[in-house]
Amino acid sequence: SAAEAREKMLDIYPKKTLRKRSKQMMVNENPSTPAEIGANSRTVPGIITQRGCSYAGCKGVVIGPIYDILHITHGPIGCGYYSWLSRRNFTKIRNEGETNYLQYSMSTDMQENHIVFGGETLLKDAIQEAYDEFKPKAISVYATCPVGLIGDDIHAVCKEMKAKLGINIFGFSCEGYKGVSQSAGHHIANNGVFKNMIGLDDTPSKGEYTINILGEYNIGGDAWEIDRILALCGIKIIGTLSGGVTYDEICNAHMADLNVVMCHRSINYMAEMMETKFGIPWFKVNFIGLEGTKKSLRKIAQYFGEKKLIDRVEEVIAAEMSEVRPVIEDVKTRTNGKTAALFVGGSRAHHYQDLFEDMEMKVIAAGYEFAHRDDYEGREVLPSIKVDADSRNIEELTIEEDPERFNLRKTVDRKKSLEESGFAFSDYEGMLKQMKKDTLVIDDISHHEMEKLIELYKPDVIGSGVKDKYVIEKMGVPCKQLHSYDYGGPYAGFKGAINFFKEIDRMTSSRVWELTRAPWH
Ligand code: ICS
Repeated sequence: SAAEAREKMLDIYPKKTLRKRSKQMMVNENPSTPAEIGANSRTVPGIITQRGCSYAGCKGVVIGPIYDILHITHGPIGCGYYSWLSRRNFTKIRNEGETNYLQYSMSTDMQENHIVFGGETLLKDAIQEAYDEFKPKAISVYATCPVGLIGDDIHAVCKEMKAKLGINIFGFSCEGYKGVSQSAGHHIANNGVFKNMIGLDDTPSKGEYTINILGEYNIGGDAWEIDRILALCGIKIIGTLSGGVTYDEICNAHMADLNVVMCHRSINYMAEMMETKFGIPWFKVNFIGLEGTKKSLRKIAQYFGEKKLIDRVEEVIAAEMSEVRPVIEDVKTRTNGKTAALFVGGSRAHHYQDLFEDMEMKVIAAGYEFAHRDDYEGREVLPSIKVDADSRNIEELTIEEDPERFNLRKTVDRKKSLEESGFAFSDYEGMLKQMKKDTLVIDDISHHEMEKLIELYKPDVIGSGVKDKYVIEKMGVPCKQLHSYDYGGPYAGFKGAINFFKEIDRMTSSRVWELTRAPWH
């Protein structure tokens, strides 16, 4: 049973580690009223975690994908180099006259003497050099661990250079150690994007139904598939934060009539701040999985409430499904009843359960690396989450209504009547309610626990990341990277679902895994 498996995973730990890990491992006994899970706490030193750092969450995840900002990593070269497009956040120039800087990895390349004598001049020179060479619209600077430790004031440098060069230049104090994981970096990034970009351009949009997609980063081209579907429906995207997006689009995003949130973990702060300041309502969507995509499209149509749009969305769904149906019917004959485990990031461990459900596979265990309790248990637990010293470290912006630009996109009455018909605004129900009874939930899983899980359950496939992929495969279980998608994707929307079904079918039907012998056998 799951409870026994949990015991066996915990068995090996010394007392203090055991106490900590027990809180982060649970059996989902009551899916509709989930129990409390330990999350967003420090990883025990010595345990092999899959987490990343605060710099990764800020530069790598949230802001880095904006392709015509020139991003400069202030730090030793490794930080910039290893975060250079390995996430597979795709970009292409979409409009004439645009620039794409993402093929560059720019860094101040700090050396020992800068650590000793300070790196502010180095940063100043780097900004000047980058400006002379590229003349970008905006420059963004990211602090790495040593920068915070030696006390370089990157914000003063940015301010000085902004005044000197006359372009937008801003910095992020996203030193790797700023939080217990990349999640801290998301929050820092949200604050910075909100302060330095959102609201700078008040040009009204030309589209009829205008939305932003928050928390979609175009990994493997996902955002482009979502773009394609929404365009067919006649829904206009002002900004996708931050997949395949430009600086100008972000500066104009506050003009949209609705925010839909894909990845709740990385961007819920932005959704809340935009609602408070500009009156833009938000709700959660999921374009991963057939049912998820359909539900999300219908919800957007229902929000705008016009028959023309509602009908159009149904036509698009019908047309797309006629292409998907034969594929899923075929794939299901082989995937039905197979098992999967998912240990990914802060939202995909949940989102991808929809795709496995489409294939009639069973998700026997899942967990996030760095999500918070609300991503597991739902936003209703927010008031009861204790703010610890690590989270208190991160600035919480006080946002007020914009005196001129605040406007309710839906009148109070219309919003209320939507809510009464079961429409949830500003909500995320979390992962646990969707998971089956008595499945295992493991936060920030360790390699030891992963090995035990494989020993005990031998799932047909594990969705995870590059840090554990080869450990898993050496144990004879295929592993699909659900961060970078290996070399595949897109997996979002309808065409993405087809890609995913074929990929998982291929991986779980292959006999090669029975033939692998681990090197230690
Ligand atoms: Fe959100 Mo890897 Fe996203 Fe999520 Fe986030 Fe990261 Fe990636 Fe993963 C992410 S923003 S980089 S959906 S695109 S930090 S795959 S939480 S861990 S599951």
